[in-house]
Amino acid sequence: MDFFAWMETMQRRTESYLDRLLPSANIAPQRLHQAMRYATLGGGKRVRPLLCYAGGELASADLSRLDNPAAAVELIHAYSLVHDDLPCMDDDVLRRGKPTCHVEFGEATALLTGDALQSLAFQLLAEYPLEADATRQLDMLRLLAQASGSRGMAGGQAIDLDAVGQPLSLTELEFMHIHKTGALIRAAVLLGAQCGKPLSAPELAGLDHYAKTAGLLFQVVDDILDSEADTATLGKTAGKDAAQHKPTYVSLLGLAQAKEKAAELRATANAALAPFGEAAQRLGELTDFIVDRHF
Ligand code: GRG
Repeated sequence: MDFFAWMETMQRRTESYLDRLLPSANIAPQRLHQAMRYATLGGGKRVRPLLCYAGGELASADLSRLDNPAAAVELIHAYSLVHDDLPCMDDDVLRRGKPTCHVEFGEATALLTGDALQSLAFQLLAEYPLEADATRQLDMLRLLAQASGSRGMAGGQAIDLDAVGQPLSLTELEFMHIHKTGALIRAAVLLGAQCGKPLSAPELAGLDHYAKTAGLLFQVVDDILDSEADTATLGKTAGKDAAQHKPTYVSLLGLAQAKEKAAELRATANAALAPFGEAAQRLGELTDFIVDRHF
């Protein structure tokens, strides 16, 4: 199957899995369930689930075993977007081409929506059908908790909020992005791989190197798109980083050098995948998609 056909198939699989597992909007509390579905369904590139499925493919995991971790990383991502858009954080009104969750449902419901999506993610991992390997399942829960907590995404967001209007060095910017965006992307790849045959220590180290690099690469490209693309294409407010005086790769390095940085990271990511040969084909294709995307 060619890459774009595979991507569409897995995006549809993710959408229908999320649709089935999210509580129906008819079940009480209806408004909260409606908001959870609004924030999660019908939008987004599903990059994190795709990385999870591709990480699983590398380790020859059964597709059915990947659905729970793939959905769990997307739920954490959806929660982070809902909270990030709140007036107390990034204060945005447009997400995935529609009004943000708090604009549609109010701030209190949006806050609860993020909370409930996060809880559901961990519930899914706890329900993960790895009957024969409880230790691995606990490792997966710990991995997702670390990636989304204060030493991961939430910590990166805290640094981001503190950094508005502050000059950051490139090292500090990188530290922030590795946590805010990179940690969950890394977890997506590794959770997928955890569902398959055990990898050797060097293989695991190589995959981890790939996953960390891909996470940073995603953010460098996000910074470039924020400065180059328009709001309609992005489905979220373009040019916000500059308007808010946020440090980014583009503001620190300039556009041309930010693009060079992305090219360097793409090469590093591909080199980390090379030892896996054909098993890493989808991850390699996804790396290209992360760089070449327009939104
Ligand atoms: C509130 C705890 C807490 C964390 C928020 C990750 C994050 C932390 C906020 C998101 C802010 C943001 C826009 C970061 C830039 C990178 C990023 C995550 C972009 C959006 O991800 P995509 O492009 O979005 O994968 P789609 O809509 O395609 O899923």
